[in-house]
Amino acid sequence: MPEPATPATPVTFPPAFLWGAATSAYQIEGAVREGGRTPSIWDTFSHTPGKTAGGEHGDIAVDHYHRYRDDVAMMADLGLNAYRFSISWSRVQPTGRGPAVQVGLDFYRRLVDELLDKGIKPAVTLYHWDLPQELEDAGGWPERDTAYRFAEYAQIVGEALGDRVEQWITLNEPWCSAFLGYASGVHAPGRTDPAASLKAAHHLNLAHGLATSALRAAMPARNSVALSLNSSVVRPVSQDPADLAAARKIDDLANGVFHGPILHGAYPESLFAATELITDWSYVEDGDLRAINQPLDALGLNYYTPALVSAADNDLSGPRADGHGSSEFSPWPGADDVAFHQTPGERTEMGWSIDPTGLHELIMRYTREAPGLPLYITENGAAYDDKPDPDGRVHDPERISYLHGHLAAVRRAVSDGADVRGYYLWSLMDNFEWAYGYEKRFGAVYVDYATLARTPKSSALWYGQAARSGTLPPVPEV
Ligand code: IFM
Repeated sequence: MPEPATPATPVTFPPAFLWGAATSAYQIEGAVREGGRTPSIWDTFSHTPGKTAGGEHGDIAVDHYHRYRDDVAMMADLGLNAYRFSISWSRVQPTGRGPAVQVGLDFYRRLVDELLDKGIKPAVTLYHWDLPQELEDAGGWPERDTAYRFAEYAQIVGEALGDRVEQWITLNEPWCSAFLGYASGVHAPGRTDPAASLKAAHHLNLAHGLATSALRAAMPARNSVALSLNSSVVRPVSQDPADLAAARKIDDLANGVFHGPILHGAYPESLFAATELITDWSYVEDGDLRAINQPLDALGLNYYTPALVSAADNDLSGPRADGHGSSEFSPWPGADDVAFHQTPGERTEMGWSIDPTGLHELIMRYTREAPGLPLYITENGAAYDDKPDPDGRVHDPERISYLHGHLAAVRRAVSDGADVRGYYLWSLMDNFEWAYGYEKRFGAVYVDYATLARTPKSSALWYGQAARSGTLPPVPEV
């Protein structure tokens, strides 16, 4: 059922609900050569000709490294009570192994202290796609040792910040790391090897499990450990058995490959069948599934748009409509017999259809699959072609409408019995949108890339009002 644009009764959230915004290190920090930081795979990739729109990179990004105090003050002024950010591994452990660099850890200590001082609850993501380049040179995520290196890094950060940060997320969207990074190559490190991508997925799962244990050993027991999945809502175009089988296959490759071992301690048998011509999964060693299947304190869900699929006849000549960039190589190993279709409805600047019912569906799915596990929407938002008015203000009523629809879907899920404890808007401010460079603006705050001045868009003010009151304000006419 579509969410009504203007609900008859006010949409009010529980008092303890977290109203946050999210960012990630490479997308906002800049300062890539300061404090002993060394290149990550995204520095290398974005400086490789042809990999990002206009050859853009995160060297300066939005200079958050130097402006973090103002950015935190801006969040406080808006009324947010939570902030999710990621740590740059290359900043705290430049070679991806060995001792930490104190300057790097100190930056995050100062950021966290600033947040706490302003009453904003920090949520730390350990890995948002920026592997130290030295680890990629040693084989990257397809290499088992990377999982052990990640656990060591988790321990370092847990020991440094565990006294002041309660909410921890090991990995952000491991699907993107594995399949956009190693299969379609539209993300760093830009490899196009389906077998390597499945191996990467397993080692990301192992990394999550080992890091969860390392964090628990390094931190006070009160802290919460989770991970953020961009679980796809996969819909078949029809109830035809072939289309249903196509949807199941994509569900395995998008979701089961991660939540299977993480939540249930096993990969789906159907995933092995779908990928048998590509890999034999012999790298799944005895004890791995136990190590991966650690009890979690919460689960983070990132949602943007659903996927619509059908059976295909191996005809990949047309453009793929899965919304994950353009590459002649598929990010779906073993699924050449599946076609992706444009989902109906209005679209954002990313070309992603706007469908809040998918968010409700996703939340209810995990409410059933992981009963008792608190859920957080760790990312949700939209890119629009925002421009300042002559008076310097930035009006983005489409984003307000998007946020209203999705927040109302979250509230409906809570009424339906889901334990959703918070929502992090993607993103606090415009930033480096990976292969799209700075072309796509996801921010609630506008960034003028010439001056780096920040201007809250009308959506930021609307969202701040929601955060302060706990009730969604009306949606202005577009
Ligand atoms: O910008 C990204 C973010 O880094 C991860 N999730 C999706 C966002 C929008 O594409």
